[in-house]
Amino acid sequence: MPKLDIEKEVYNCWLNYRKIEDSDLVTVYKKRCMDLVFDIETSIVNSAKEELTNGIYEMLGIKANVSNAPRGSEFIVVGMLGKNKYIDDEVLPSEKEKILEDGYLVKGISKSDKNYTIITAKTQKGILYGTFELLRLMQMGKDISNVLVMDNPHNPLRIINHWDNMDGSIERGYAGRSIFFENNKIIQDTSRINYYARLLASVGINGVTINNVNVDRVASKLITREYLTDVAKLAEVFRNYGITLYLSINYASTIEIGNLNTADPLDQDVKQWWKDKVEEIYEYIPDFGGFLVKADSEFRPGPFTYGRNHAQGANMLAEALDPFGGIVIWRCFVYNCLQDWRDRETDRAKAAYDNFKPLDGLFHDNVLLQIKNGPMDFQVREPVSPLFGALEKTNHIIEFQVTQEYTGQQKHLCYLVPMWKEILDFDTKSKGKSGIVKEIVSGSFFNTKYGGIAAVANIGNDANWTGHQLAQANFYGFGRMSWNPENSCEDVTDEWVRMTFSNDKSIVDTISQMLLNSWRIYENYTTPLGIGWMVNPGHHYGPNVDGYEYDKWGTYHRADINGIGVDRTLKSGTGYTGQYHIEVADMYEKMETCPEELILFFHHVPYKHRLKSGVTLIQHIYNTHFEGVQQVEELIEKWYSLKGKVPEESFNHVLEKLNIQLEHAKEWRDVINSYFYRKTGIKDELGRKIY
Ligand code: GCV
Repeated sequence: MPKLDIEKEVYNCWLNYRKIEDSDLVTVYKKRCMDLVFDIETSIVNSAKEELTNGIYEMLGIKANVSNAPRGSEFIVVGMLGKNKYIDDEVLPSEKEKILEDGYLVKGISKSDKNYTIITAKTQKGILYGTFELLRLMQMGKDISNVLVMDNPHNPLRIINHWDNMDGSIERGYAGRSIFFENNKIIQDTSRINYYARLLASVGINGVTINNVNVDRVASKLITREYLTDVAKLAEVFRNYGITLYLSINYASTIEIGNLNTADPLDQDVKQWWKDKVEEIYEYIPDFGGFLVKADSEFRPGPFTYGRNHAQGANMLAEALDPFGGIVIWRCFVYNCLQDWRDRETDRAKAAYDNFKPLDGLFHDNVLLQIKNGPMDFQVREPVSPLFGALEKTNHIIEFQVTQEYTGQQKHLCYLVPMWKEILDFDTKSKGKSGIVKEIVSGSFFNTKYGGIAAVANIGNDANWTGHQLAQANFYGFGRMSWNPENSCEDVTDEWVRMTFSNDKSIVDTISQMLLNSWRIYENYTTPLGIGWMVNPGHHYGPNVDGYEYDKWGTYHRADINGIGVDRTLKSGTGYTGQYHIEVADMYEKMETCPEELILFFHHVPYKHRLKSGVTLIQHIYNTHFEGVQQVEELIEKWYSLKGKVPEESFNHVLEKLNIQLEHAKEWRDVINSYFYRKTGIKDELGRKIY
C-alpha cells in the first residue's frame, strides 16, 4: 500500500469511506446513490450534501447528481419534515412525532413506481446527523433500501473540551500539538480544523471549547478584539457542522485584561465590565455558546478571594450572557490541594459535594455545573461522584476524560467506553427511586433546563490525531455514547472497527475484543481495587506507589504494614460514604457489600482479608499484576494474527505501541509487587518472581 494512502487513511479516521469491494453491494448502492435530492440550501445542509457526495464518490467511485427533484425512479431524498412530498407522504405520523430536535429518520421506501431512501429531520443539524448515519450504514455494508433507523440525541449538550494552550502545547495532550493555536496565535489554515469539525459532527458532538481551562495570560486575551476576529473564523468552521464554540475564561479577567483591581462578582464595575465584554464577543460571534470556568481550583482565581461563593461568581457571568442566550459552564473540580498526609479528616473525595451541594438551587438557569465523573480525578476506577443524584435544582453535566492522562497516555491501549458506560448506567437511588446517572445528566430526571456530557479531547496534530491509532476509538466512542448512552459498547466498538479498518469478521472480532478488554487489563497491572494514583507526580506516567503519598494533593493510599486503602466510612473514616443516598451509602459503608473493584477506595483493608474469590488481598494484588502483563502479551498475539490483514503501517505502528505497553506493564507489575512484598513480607503463593 503506498505511503500517502495510509497517511490519508489514518488521518481520515472513521470517515475514510473505503472503496466497497463487494460487487453486488456496489450495484445496489450505485442505483440508489446516483441521484440525490436536496431541497434546502443552508450551510449545515451543504455540509451534509458535501459529505454525502464525497462519501459516495469514495466508496462507489461515482459522482452523484444533486438536484431538487428526482430524475428517475430510484434516489435518496434529504430534507426537512413538512417541506417535501416525497418525505411527508411516506413518513408515518407516529414517526414524525418521535423525531425530536436534532434527531433524524433514515427510511427506505419501496413502491411500485419508485424506490428511494429518505433522510429527514426537524432541524438542519438533524439532517446532518442523519446523513452521517446513512454513510455509516454504507461503510458497514448494511442495507439502505429497506432501512428504518430513527435516533434522537439523548443529551442536549455534547461538548468536547480542549486543554490547548496558545503557545501550541496541550495540557495532558499525548498526540502532538494544538490544531488551533501556535506561537500565541490562532492557526490561519483551517483545513485541519474543518476536518476535525466533520469528525465531531459525525458522532453528534455539538459544542467545542477550544482553549485550556487553565487560562494563562495570553489566553485571557482570547475574548478581546485582538483575537476575536480569528476566534470568529473558527466559530464559522464549527458552525457549518452544527457545533457551537465556547471559550474558557480567566475568572480574574477584569484584573488581568480589564484594568480593574478586583474580580469581586458583586462589584458593579466588575458586572458592567463583563456585560460590555459579552456584548463585544457577540458582535463577532452571534451564536457564541458561552464560558467554561475553572475557578478556585488548583490555584486558579475565583470568587473565594472576595468572600463570595461559586453561585455568586457564576451568576454574575450568567447575567452578562443571558441576553444573548449564552451559558456559563462552571466546573466543580474544587478541592483543597494543600493538604497534609497526617490530616486524616480532610478528604479530597468529599470536596466537590461539600462545595456545591449547599448551593443547589442558587444558580441562574443559564448556569450549568460540570462535574468530573468521579470524586477524585479521572483514575482508572473511581466511584461515581456523589453530586450526581444530589443536585436536584441545578443544571449539570458530567465530564469525562478522553485524553488518557491516568490511563496510559495513548501509549497503552485503554479503551474507555466500557468505563463510561458503567458510570452512565450507575443507579444513584436518588429521591428513593431509581436515579440513573445518564438520566440525571441528560436533564430528564430532575427536569432541568440543560443537561449533557462533556469530555476532555484526546487529539492533537499528530498525523493520526490521537498518537495511538487505536485511541481514535475513544474519541469515536465518546461521541456515540454522548449522543445516546443506550448504545451498547459492543455496537459502538463494532462500528468503529468496521469504519476504520474493515468489515472482515476476523478483523472486527479481533480488534473489538482487544479494545473491549483493554480497560480491565490496564487496571490489572496498575493500581488495584479503586485506590488510584500511584503514578509519578507531575506528568502522571508510570508507577510510583508513594509518589503522591506524602504530598499535598490529598490523594493518599494509606498503605502500612497491615493493610491499604482509605477508610471513607461514616462509622470510622472520613464520612465520604454519607454523601450518597442511603441505599448506595449502605452498600459502600460495609466491606461485605462494597463492590470489590472499589474496596480500597472505601476501606482500609488488611492484606490477609479474603476477597470473594477466596484469595487474600495481597495475593489478589500479585495475581492481577502478573495476569495484567500476560494479558498484554495476549493482546500482542492477537494483533499478530492481523498481520497482512490490516495496512502494514498501521500494523507496525500498533505493534510498536503494544510492545511499549508490555515493557511498561512489566515495570508496573514489578514496582507494585515489590512494594507490597517488602511492606508485608508476605510471599506470592505461586512463587513467581518478585524483585
Ligand atoms: C487542566 C488534573 C490535571 C490537570 C487539569 C485538572 C483539571 O489535576 O492533572 O492538568 O488541569 O485536572 O481538570 O482542571
